[in-house]
Amino acid sequence: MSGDTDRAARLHAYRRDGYTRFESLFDTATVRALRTEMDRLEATHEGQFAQPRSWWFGNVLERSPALMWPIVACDELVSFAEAVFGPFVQLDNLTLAAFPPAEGDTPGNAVSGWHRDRWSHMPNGQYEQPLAVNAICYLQDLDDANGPLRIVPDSHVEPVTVEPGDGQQPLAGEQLIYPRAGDVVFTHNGLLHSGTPNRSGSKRYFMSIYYNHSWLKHTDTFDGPNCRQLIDWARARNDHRALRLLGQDDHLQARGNSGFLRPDEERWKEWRAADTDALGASAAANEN
Ligand SMILES: O=C(O)CCC(=O)C(=O)O
Repeated sequence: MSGDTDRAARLHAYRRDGYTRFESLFDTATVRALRTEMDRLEATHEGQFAQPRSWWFGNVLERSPALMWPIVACDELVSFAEAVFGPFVQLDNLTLAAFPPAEGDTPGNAVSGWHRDRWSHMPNGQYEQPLAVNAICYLQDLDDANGPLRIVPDSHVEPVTVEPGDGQQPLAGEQLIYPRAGDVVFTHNGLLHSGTPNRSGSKRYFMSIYYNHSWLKHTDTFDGPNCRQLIDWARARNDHRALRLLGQDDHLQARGNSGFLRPDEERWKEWRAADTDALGASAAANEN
């Protein structure tokens, strides 16, 4: 199968199921480095979490740019996000989290907490392009002890509701997913999902690379010195994809007010080609 056929089949499955899984996207060394980084952040903030149920660190690109930029800019992820909602892919937030073993009183069938993700809405029975997508990566193999990812297939299309008080109960039709360390589960932000409380003796680590549409605001800040340096580097290369990831969409007005007279995918293809040409022209100019 060619790369294009592969991508089309994946996109078809993603639209139908509300998620797709990329196997072994990040190698063992990268996963190990991410766990070390999570432990470092936790140690640096020791004492700031009174008896934590979980640790969450946002703005991780600014905190550790050398480790994190190749992850945020991962071509496979960004290209797939572009296939889902066009060449408008911005980093909304990059988050590292770890869940210590759950306390003894957690019921055996508990769910961590059902939710749809940021910038979503209650679906209306039709597939709609998401405004954001979540690339979730676990930093160990998931199993029944450390807790699978739970999803409700189709809930990005169907208006499945969860009554107040039921957020930690198993849902009819839920599926349990057991990604391996370094796999990425790439979700539609309308997909109902939850983690499962960690009953292993070790921490349960995860990372979320959350991309949203570049016409929206972003949750992480890109005005720290490390992100500003990345923006300067991207601007010097005329790299519009990298700039958009960092909250700088130079084509915001032209492409956001394009008239919308032809199929989106046709325009997206043209805009992607224009971005590639701009990068190539800048590289050629630098060589001369
Ligand atoms: O803990 C998990 O497995 C799920 C994390 C999650 O719900 C999320 O990233 O939105």
